[in-house]
This record gives sequence, C-alpha cells and structure tokens, in this order.
Amino acid sequence: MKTISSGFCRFIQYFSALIVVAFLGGCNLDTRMSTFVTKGPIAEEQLNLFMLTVWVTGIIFVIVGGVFVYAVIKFRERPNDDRPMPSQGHGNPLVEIGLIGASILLLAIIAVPTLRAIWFTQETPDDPESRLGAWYQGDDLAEEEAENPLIIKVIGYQWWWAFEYPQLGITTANEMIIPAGKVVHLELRSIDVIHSFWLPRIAGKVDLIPGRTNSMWIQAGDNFAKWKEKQGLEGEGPELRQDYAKYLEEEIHDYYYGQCAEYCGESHARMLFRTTAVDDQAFAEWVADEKAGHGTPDGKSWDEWYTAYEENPEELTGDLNEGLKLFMGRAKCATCHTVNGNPRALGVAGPNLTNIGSRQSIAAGWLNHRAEDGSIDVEKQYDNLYKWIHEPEVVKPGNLMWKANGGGIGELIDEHGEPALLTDEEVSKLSLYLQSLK
Ligand code: HEC
Ligand SMILES: [Cu+2]
Repeated sequence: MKTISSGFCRFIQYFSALIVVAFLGGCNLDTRMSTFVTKGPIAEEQLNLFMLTVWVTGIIFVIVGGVFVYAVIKFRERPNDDRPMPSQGHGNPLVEIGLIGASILLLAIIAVPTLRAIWFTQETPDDPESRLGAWYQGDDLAEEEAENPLIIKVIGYQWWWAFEYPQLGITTANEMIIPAGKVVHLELRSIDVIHSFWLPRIAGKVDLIPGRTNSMWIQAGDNFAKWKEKQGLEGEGPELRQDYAKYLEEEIHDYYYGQCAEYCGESHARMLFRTTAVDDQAFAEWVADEKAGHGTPDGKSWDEWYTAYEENPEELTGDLNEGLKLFMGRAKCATCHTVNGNPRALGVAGPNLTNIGSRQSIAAGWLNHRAEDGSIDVEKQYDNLYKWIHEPEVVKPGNLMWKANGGGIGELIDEHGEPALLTDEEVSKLSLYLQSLK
C-alpha cells in the first residue's frame, strides 16, 4: 500500500514539473507568431476580447473551484463520523434562479463585446487617410480608385498564396507588401480546397473557401488619429506627423509571419507566407518595380532576344542566358510561371516570379534566406533555389510543380519519350537566372 502511494506521489511530482516547464516554455510572448504582442487594430481588438473572456471565465473558475474545494474539505467524511448528512440544496429556487441569472449576466458581458468586435472586424472602415488618393504616390492609379482603400485579392492554392493588387495591376506571391498604418481590404478565395489566412500579429484567421469570396480588413499599426489618442496627444502639425512616422518606422515596418491555418492537404504545414509593412514611398517604388518587370540578361530587347533564341540560340551565352533559355524551353518553367516584362513567360499555374530574387523566402515561406539584419543571404538564396528546382517533391511532398498531369518538372522527357530530369548544371543555371530577377 505504502509503495504504491509513494510511487504515485513521485509520478505527480514529475508530472507537475513537466506541466510547469511546458507553461514556462510558452512564456516568451514576443515571438513572430504571437497573438499577444499585436501590431494593428484587428489583432488588438481580438486580443482584448480574448482577455475579457479569460477574465470572466477565470473568475468563474476561481469561484466555482473555491466553493467546491471548501465543500469537499468541510463536509468530507471523517473516521468514525456520526454527524448527520448535511442539508441538501437541490431545487432551492433562490439558488437555481440565482445561477441562471448569473449565467445570463456573464453571457451578456461576453456577448456584447463579441458582437462589437465582429462588426468592427467585418466592416472595412472608410478612413480618409487610407484612401489610395491620399497616400499612394505612384502615377498609374485610375481616378475612380482614389476614394477606395488598397484592395488585395488573396488566393489560396495547394500550397502557396497569390496576392493580386487589382487597382495597381500587379500580382505577386507568398510575400505580400502592404503600406504601414493604412487600412487594406482583403478579398479571400481559394482555387482548390479550404485554406485559412492567418497573420497573427496583425489579424486572426479568415477562411478561403472554394466558390465563395470572404473579406476582411487589416492594418499594420495604428492610424494617425488612433496613435495620437493612445499617446494622449492632440492637434496636427509637422512635428506630430514626424513622430507618427517615427512610430511606424520603429515599431511597424517589419517582416511578419503568416501561415495557412486550415488543414489543406499533405504540405499544409509548409504553406506559409510573409508580409512586409513599408512606408508609402517604398510601397510605390515596389509597385513600379513589379510593373516594370525584367529585361533580358544582356540588355537586348525581348524581340531581339527571341529572334536570337529561335534562329541562333548558341549566340546567347553566359549562365544567365543559358538559364533563361532553359526557363523558356526545355525546363518548361514559363508554362506555369509569369515573369513580368518577358512577353512569353505568362504561365499562371504557379507563383508569379517577378522579382523573386528580391524575396526573402521561396516555396511559400518554407525556404528562408533572410539574414539576421533583414538583408538577403545570397548564398543561402542560391542553395534554396537550387534545392527547390532540384527536388521540389522532397521540399514539399505532393506539390504541383513536380507532378502535374505530365506538365511538371519531375515528368520532363526527351525527344524519345524517355525521362530527362534537369541535370545539376541546368538546375544551377536556372537558379542563377532566378537570382538575377531583382
Ligand atoms: C506544372 C507547373 C510548373 C512548372 C512546369 C514549374 N513550376 Fe515552379 N511552381 C509551380 C507551383 C504550383 C509552385 C508552388 C509550389 C508550392 O509552393 O506548393 C511553384 C513554385 C516555384 C518557385 C517558388 C516561388 C515562390 O513564390 O516561392 C520557384 C522559384 C519556381 N517554382 C521555379 C520554377 C522553375 C525554375 C521551373 C522550371 C524548371 C518551374 N518552376 C516549373 C508550378 C510549376
Ligand atoms: Cu493549409
């Protein structure tokens, strides 16, 4: 009897130590996927609601637990106990009505802010300072868009993300660029199965559902008015504006981590994305860069390059030209990928690769080459591109670049119909070419 109970005690000790360690492990709240250190009104609203619920349920837990423990200790049976059975309260109208009333009250305390939060997150606010006309500094904006906030169409694919900016005529993938401090309206849909958009520090999850468009709004950081309110400041003036710009630069301009949050098939866990919040000018420059796209490796016009490619391809020498020739020809990359500027690289089955050399990750955030200081680690970038083009099916099992009904690069064949996977040298040239797209 004794040994059993001391063994049990030891088990309890170890078990509670384990629990404490597990809890302490979660103590760093300031991580990249944290929902506790918020960077914008949506995540902040959701955190407040969460904390309110934690408080209400925490208080219930303490009261009910306290009464329970008290009753267990006070009324427990003792050795040779000959006290009478304590009086039974079952069916006491005061207690019953009291409990029902208390439950309704607590539900109301949670329901009212919940509804408020739902409305707040559902309705994209019309913030004059977020209207495109008020901040967008590029010159190619249709006049009727000046009154609208920036719209981004988020499209989920197994297992990557397309981000379309319909008002600006550009599309990118896996790394979404947004202006800091501005309302951005998102329209979310899916090409295949259900995915879920989750950018923890900025906004909670919204599903991407085939055949249906969901919408939400996000904002990285507070707008000017909200920032002033939180700082207890009032008025206008260039100095305040400067301080606000400083706040955005120091606290909001950052590289945020996102993740698909709804199981969507075998590589679901490798369906990440990134969001960079930048200032208005950097945003406009990025848009211009995306629109302009890329020229040919040696400065020829695309017409000249294609004439040479068709008539004397051996004239096009050097790693980048070799890479581009493979990209357009034997390796079939252009059948699935668009590269802006290149008039014949128009594929849409895979991510748009414009400026892929400037991105800090590939394969939907799964392969990273962002250095500590936020720059690109060029060697790592080359390794990642090489690894991805060499064996995407190992990096992301099941992905639709390797096997795609005969169109994938794992299914390349030569003129005799024999398998003819890319050689190491070919993969290397393709990687160098993609690295030059920046
Ligand atoms: C059958 C269509 C298809 C072909 C052909 C194809 N790709 Fe892809 N590619 C995809 C898809 C789909 C993805 C997204 C995979 C994922 O992340 O799940 C992708 C992703 C990529 C990425 C990562 C992009 C990003 O935004 O992170 C690169 C780089 C890339 N492909 C390069 C190439 C190169 C180089 C070739 C030619 C050797 C090629 N692809 C051929 C469909 C294709
Ligand atoms: Cu998923």
